Amino acid sequence: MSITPNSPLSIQDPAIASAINAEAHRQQTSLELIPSENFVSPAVLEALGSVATNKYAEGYPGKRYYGGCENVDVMEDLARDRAKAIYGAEHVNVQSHSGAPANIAVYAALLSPGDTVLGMDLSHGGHLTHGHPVTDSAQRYNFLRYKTTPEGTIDYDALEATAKEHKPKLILVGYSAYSREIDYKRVKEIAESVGAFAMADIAHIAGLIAGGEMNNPVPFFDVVTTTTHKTLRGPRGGMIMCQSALAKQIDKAVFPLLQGGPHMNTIAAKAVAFGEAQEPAFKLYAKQIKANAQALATALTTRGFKLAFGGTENHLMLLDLTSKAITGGIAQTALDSAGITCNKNMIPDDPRSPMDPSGLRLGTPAITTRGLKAEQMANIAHWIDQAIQNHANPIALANIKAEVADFMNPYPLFQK
Ligand code: DSN
Repeated sequence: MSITPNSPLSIQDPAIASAINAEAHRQQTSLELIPSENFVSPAVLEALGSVATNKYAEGYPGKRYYGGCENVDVMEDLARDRAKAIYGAEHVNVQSHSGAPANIAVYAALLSPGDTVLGMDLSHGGHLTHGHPVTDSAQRYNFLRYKTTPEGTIDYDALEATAKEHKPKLILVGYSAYSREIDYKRVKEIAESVGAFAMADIAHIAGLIAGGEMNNPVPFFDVVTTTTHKTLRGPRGGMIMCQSALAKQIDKAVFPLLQGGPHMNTIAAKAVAFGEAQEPAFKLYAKQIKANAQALATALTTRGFKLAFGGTENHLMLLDLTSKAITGGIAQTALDSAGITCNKNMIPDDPRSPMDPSGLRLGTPAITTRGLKAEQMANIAHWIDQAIQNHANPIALANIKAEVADFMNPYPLFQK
């Protein structure tokens, strides 16, 4: 068959089509427990793959540097208005390409080189972009660290003492591996007492906040960043919400300081996802994510697994594998062979390296989208336990993989 400009992907580019089909099969047949991943709806995918990708629209709705923006303006206005309504935000920027650029844009908007920022230690659940030494931000700003207590909650007293001593310009909460609720009111009070901006990165829990299942810092924090593709179940992308007083600074930092043309297909897909998050069904989804996480945590604890941070109050849990005589890296590889996808992760003050740390991070947003309920978490805990015990036995792992594929067969990637 000859290739025409309208050939289907499978004809025009069979190598890519085949890799996409293989990925769809992997997603369909495995248990997706990476807490930062999810499965978007067909409507989100349709917007993402739409002609909106063809359009340049540098600037903001009503103030663009290009003609022909009347339709993409509608998309961006809808995305902004829906996000404002969901979170009670005064101002929203939906152009950030993802979470890391959103955080960098906030730093660029609010800080000068050399300013001090107080953020969570990476091994206690913080994120690379919160000032890890390997990042560009760490070269520009002076990041100081707070940690969690031995009981597993944020050490607010140490946070306060460090803030009073060092007078940071910005205090940052919101995490990638921390499994407990956050006392935003206390953090805002500490920030106000030292004249710092209060910033939250809610990337992991944005969907739980949208569903009313976790505290919402947006109405009273200075600035809040998020990704749109984790619990919020939208396309891969970022977003910044802030008080009106900071709107101009934030918008200018995103464009033109750091980015060029916005990805209008992604912004259209964000608007679709935000519309879904406004539906009553999303509240049930958020509740089920938490119920599933609690059930999985209980089932794993019953099998002798230790949870960092003393348990979970959100969508994720961090297994401390030190008592299981296996590293996070070996466990992740074994679970992959068993059709269970998750990621190795540092535990607080981990003596091991990030490439082969002592922990494993698990979450329930994606399996909840697939339709799994709390009573099925015991099966998952059983397979995790079996795969870790049999990590050196390829036949046992292949058997689990076949059982997992059968188990997931009735749950389509796209909910009807
Ligand atoms: N990579 C994301 C996560 O897995 O938590 C954070 O950027």
